Amino acid sequence: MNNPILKRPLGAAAAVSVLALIAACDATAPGAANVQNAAVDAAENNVVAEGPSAEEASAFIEEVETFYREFGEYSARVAWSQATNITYDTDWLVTKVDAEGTEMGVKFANRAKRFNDLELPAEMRRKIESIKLGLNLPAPERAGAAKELAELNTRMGSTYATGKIELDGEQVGRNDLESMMGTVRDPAKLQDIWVKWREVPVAENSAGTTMKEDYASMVALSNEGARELGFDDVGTMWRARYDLPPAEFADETDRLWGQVKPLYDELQCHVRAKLNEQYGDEAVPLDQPIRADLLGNMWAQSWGNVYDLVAPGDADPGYDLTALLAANDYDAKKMVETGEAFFSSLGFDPLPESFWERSQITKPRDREVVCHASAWNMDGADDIRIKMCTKVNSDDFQTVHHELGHNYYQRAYKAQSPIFQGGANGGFHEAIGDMIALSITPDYLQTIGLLDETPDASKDVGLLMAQALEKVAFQPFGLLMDKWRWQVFSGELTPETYNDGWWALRTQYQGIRPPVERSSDYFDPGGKYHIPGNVSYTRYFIANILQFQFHKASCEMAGWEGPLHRCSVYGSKEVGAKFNDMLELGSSRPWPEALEAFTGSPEMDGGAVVEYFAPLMEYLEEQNADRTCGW
Ligand code: X8Z
Ligand code: ZN
Repeated sequence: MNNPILKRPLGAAAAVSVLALIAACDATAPGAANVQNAAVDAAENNVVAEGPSAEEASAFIEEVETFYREFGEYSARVAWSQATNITYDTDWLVTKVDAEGTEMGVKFANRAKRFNDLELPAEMRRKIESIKLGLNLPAPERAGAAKELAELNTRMGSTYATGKIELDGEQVGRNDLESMMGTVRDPAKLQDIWVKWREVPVAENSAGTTMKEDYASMVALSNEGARELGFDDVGTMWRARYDLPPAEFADETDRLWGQVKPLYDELQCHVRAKLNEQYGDEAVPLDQPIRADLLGNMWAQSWGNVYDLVAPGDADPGYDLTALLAANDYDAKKMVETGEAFFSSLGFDPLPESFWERSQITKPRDREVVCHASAWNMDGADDIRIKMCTKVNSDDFQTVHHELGHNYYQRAYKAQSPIFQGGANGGFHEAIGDMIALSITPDYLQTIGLLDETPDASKDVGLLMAQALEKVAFQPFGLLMDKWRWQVFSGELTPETYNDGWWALRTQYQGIRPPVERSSDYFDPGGKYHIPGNVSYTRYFIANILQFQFHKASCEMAGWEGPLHRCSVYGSKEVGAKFNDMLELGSSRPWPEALEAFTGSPEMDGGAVVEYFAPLMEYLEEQNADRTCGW
C-alpha cells in the first residue's frame, strides 16, 4: 500500500518521485494509447529493426508522464481514503490500485531498459533512469504476483495501524501508547507497554498469518521482482536512488556516521549514568547497553522526553515547550498555523484553503486511521495536505513543521515533470521541515509570544542537550533500520534470524537492549511503522545531517554571527528565496548540485552537526571523564 508509484509523493509513506499508472491507457489521454502501442511494438515485438531512437525515448517518457499524472492522482485519492478510514472495503480498494500500479511500474521499468545504451540528452537520460527506479517494491511479472504483493502490504500496514493492545484491562489506542512511553516513569509499566506493543507483529491476523510471515513473503516476492529488473535485491535498488553506485552510497552513510559517532558515544554514556541515578543498578547497570523502554520513546529512537532526567544541573532550566503550548492555549490547528506562519515569514505563499478543509489534523474519534504522520500531494499541484493525529506537545510541534516541509517542497516543484516531482534525494525531503524547526530558538519563541524572557546564552548547554537527545540520539537508529533491511533483502538474515539480527544492530549501533529477553520467534522490527509500511529509512539519517548543513548555510546567508543553535532564520526573505530555488528543482538534478547551490558544497558533511553541538561535546566529555563508557 505504500508503493510510491501509486501516490503523489507522500511525506511518510512514499517520498519517492514516482507515481503513475494505468488509467491513461484509455482514450482519455490524447494520443497516449497510440504512443504506447508503438513503443510496445518496438520493445516487445521487434517490429522496428534498428535500435531505439531518441524520438522513441521521448514518446515513451511522455507516455509515462501522462500515466504518472493521471494514475498518480487517482491512486493518491484511493490511498488517502484508506489511510483516513481503514475498513475492509478501503483495504480492498487500496490493494487493487496498488497491484495495478505495480504491474504498470514493472512494465515501464522493463521498457525503459531498451534505452540503456542510447545516447540521450542529460535530462532525458535522468528520466529514463528514474523510471527504472520508480517502484518502491517491484513485483515479478508473472500473473498474480503484483496482487499478492499488494495484499501482503495492505495487510501489514493495516495490522500495524489498528493492532489492539490492552493495558490494565482496558483497550488503549496506539497513539496514546506512543505518548505514554514519553511520560510514564514506572519501569514495570513501561516494560508492559513495550512488550505488548510488540505482540502485534506476531499475532495472527484476519488471513490467518502473522506480520512476520507476511513480511518474509513480501521480501521473497519483491526480491524476485527486483532481480527481474536487473538489481541484486530490493536493498540494492533502494540504495541506487542516491545518484551513486549502491556500494558507494552505503560507504558514504558509514562515513557520515563516523563523523557523529564520537558525540553519540558521549551522549549514550552520560544518559546511561543519569538513568542509573534515577532507576538504580538493577534496571540500568553501568556496564551494559541501556534498557530500550527507559528512553522516553517507543523505539528508543529519540530521547527528548527524558530531558528532565539528564538535564545539566548548572544550565538554565530552559523551558518546556509542551507546557508553553498548553499555557498559551494552543490546539492542534494553531500549531499548524504557527508552522505555516514560519514559512510565510520566509516568503512562501500561504497554504491553500483546501489544505485546511481536507487535512486530517487530529485523530477522528469514530474510525480507524493511520496515525503515523504524513504529508500528501494529491494532484501534483495545489491539493496538498497533512495527515496527523496531532497532540499538543513538543514532539508534535516538531512533527507539524516536518510535515509542512514536505508540503511546501511538493508545491515548490509542482511545475516539474511528474517524474521529477520528488526530493533531490529522499533525505532532502525529510530535511526541509526539520531545518525550519531548527530555527525554533528562544528568540523565535519570544517573537511569537510563547516565551516571555529568553534564557541567558551562557547556560545553553541545557538547550543543546535537549536538541541532542532528539537529533544525535536518532542517528544510529536512522542508520540501522536500513542496515537491517539491507541484510534481510540480501538474504544475510532469514526469518529465523530476523529478530536476533535486529537486536545485534540495535546493540552495536545504539548501545541499547530489550527490557526482557527476546526469542527469535518475535518480530520486533515490525513494531516500527516503516517496516510493515516499507518506507526506506536511510532518508531520515541523511536528513539529520543535511538539515544542519542547510541551517548553517541559511544562518550565514542571513548574516548571523552567534552560535548556530541560537540562530533563527525566521523572517529572512533572502533565505526563503534561495531555499525555494533548491526546492523548485525537485529531483531534476543530481542532489550534489542542489546541495551546492544552497550550501556552496556538493558534499554531505556531518561537520555542521559537530559544530552545532561543540559546546555540549565539551560538557559531555567533562561529565564522562571518570566514567567507563561503552557497552
Ligand atoms: O516518519 C517520520 C515522519 C513522516 S516522514 C513523521 N519520521 C521518522 C519516524 O517517525 O520514525 C520523522 C522522524 C523519523
Ligand atoms: Zn517525513
